[in-house]
Formats: sequence, structure tokens, C-alpha cells
Amino acid sequence: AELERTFIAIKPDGVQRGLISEIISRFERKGFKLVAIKIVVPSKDFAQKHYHDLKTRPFFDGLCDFLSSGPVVAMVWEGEGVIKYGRKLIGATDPQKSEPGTIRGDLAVVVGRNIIHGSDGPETAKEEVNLWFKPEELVNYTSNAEKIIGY
Ligand code: DAT
Ligand code: MG
Repeated sequence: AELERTFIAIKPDGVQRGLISEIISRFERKGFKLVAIKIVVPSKDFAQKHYHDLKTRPFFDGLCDFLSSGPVVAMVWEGEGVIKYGRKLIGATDPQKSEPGTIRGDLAVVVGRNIIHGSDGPETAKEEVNLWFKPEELVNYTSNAEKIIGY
């Protein structure tokens, strides 16, 4: 089966707070498969491309300044239902409304510093994976675990 992929990024606040391994481990333990990862400081222009859907929002400029303010860990995760379930692992946009047990619910406090990004649907997932990664940066492999996990 053609496996679903999503784009996940640990934003500069998550990186600076030492939450890289905590965040990766939540996706890894769930059973999703990491197929691309790198650490980059995006330019403001790049951040504007990433968040282009939000360009009319009042917080757009501050959001793009923030995303480009430091290192971001960019990843692609693969697995059955990973786009939608990845959003569940992440929790609601505003950490005040994210449930405990979610990444934002457990680890973040305010909406402008919510530590992680995840694609919100199949179209944006494709778009974001293509924006952040070249095709050759995505690794195809079989993990020992995936047959046991069930995909
Ligand atoms: P999400 O990141 O959950 O997909 P989004 O796409 O609506 O949320 O917004 C992108 C980011 O913009 C979000 O992670 C944090 C910031 N943001 C959203 N709403 C905001 C608001 N009302 N004030 C400040 N920042 C906001
Ligand atoms: Mg979004």
C-alpha cells in the first residue's frame, strides 16, 4: 500500500527547550516511521512560503519572524493515518485548549510558542514535504517493527 506521509517540524522554541527527543519519541513509540529529518534555520521568505495560507492573519508576520528565528527540526513521518493521528498527538493549536497527553497540552503554554507544526491534511502534507525536502532526502526502508505494528 502507498503509505501516508506528513510533515512535522519542531519549531525554534521546542529545539531551544531541549524537547527534540521527547517529541520524536512520541511519534516513534506510537509506531510511525521517520523517513526524513534535518535541522535548518529557515529564512523569513521560506517561513512565509510555509505559512502562505495564513498571510492575511494579523499574527502572520510575527509567526514568520518566529519560525525563522532559530533552528527548526524538519521531519517526514510515515504510517497508516499519520496525517490525522499526528495532529492528535500534537493537540489543539492553542496549548490552553490542548488536552493533557498531547504534545502541546503537556509541553506548551501559549499559542505563539506551541513548539511543533504538523500538516493539517493530505494536500498540505504533500505541499509541505515538497517545500522542505528534495525527493532524494526521503528514505524508503522497511522497519523491523512495522509488520508487527500492522502496516
Ligand atoms: P496549527 O499549527 O495547529 O496548524 P494554524 O495553522 O492555524 O495552527 O496556525 C499556525 C500557527 O500560527 C500556530 O501553530 C501558531 C500560530 N497562531 C495560530 N493562531 C494564532 C493566534 N490567534 N495568535 C498567535 N499565533 C497564532
Ligand atoms: Mg496549520
